[in-house]
Amino acid sequence: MKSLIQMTLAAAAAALLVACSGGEPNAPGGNGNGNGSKPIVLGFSQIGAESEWRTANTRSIQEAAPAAGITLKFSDAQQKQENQIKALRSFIAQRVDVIAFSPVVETGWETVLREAKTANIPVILTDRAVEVSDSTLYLSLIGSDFVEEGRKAGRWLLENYSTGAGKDVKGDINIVELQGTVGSAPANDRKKGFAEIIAAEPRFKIIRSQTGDFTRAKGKEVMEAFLKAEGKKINVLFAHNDDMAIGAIQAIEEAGLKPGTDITIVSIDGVKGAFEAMIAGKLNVTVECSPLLGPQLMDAVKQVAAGKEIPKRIVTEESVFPKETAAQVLPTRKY
Ligand code: GYE
Repeated sequence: MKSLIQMTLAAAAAALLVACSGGEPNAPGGNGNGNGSKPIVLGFSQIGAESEWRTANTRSIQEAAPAAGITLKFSDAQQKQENQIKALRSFIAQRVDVIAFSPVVETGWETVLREAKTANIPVILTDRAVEVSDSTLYLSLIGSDFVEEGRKAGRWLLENYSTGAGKDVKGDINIVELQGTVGSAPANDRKKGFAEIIAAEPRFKIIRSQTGDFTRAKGKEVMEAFLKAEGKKINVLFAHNDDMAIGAIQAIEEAGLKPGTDITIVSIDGVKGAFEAMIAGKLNVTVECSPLLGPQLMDAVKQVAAGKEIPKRIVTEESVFPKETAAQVLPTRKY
């Protein structure tokens, strides 16, 4: 095993030298699988740059590729599925060795994935899932369990609200929800997991739920609308990501209320901005969702290029960080 890794590394290093000295990294048959020829070429289509999470995810992929001796063709779709489909078609036309992408929404991929399959180019999904009738259209999905993240957010709320900020609240506990991008796997799944848990306690009620598109600006805007409509009735905000929670915190402060105290805020991702907000007492908890998928993706790409099988699902390990832990944990955070 060790010697295989050494051989692969040596081959990759040699191939990189060829590429740097003006060789032909794209020549057919070059897949860096240990036969000493060309580096593996990976085409990666990223969603965009909507959040701190996404920026960290992009960095992880862009750093892991050269570290693994893989030539990366990176394309940014600026939140548009049509741009992602164009990028995938261009990777197919260039005959890259492997395609990977983080699908902005779940549906609408069948045709282009079939094109990749016909061209014999393996596809790996990172971060978000797709809904397709034929599961052989992709080899693997590397990323988090978003339903479980939603459940963790719900569990934290049920276990902590009534003994903490909500100890004097009588009657219903009114929740507003900021959803992620409409039709995306994390928005669908986080909503589902959270709803499943709070259903056990009828006092916890979602009174408004709208998309904030995973961005700070939209999170702020939608929270302003929630506050206008519901005002002090709002007890809890559940945001599908930290960026929207951070945008909403501004809206809450501008409305003269105290985020983290008047309104308990639960969010997901665990980016540095969330830890800073928790240290300032403005955010109550963040459920971790790791964007550092680069190294796992590159390992999988190498396996695939070498003709080996990889698991259909590779799940990222994650924790929950309440604000009491923030100051201690922040210095160790990598994103
Ligand atoms: O939570 C959010 C980002 O797909 C897990 O996308 C990802 C989500 C993440 O914009 O911040």
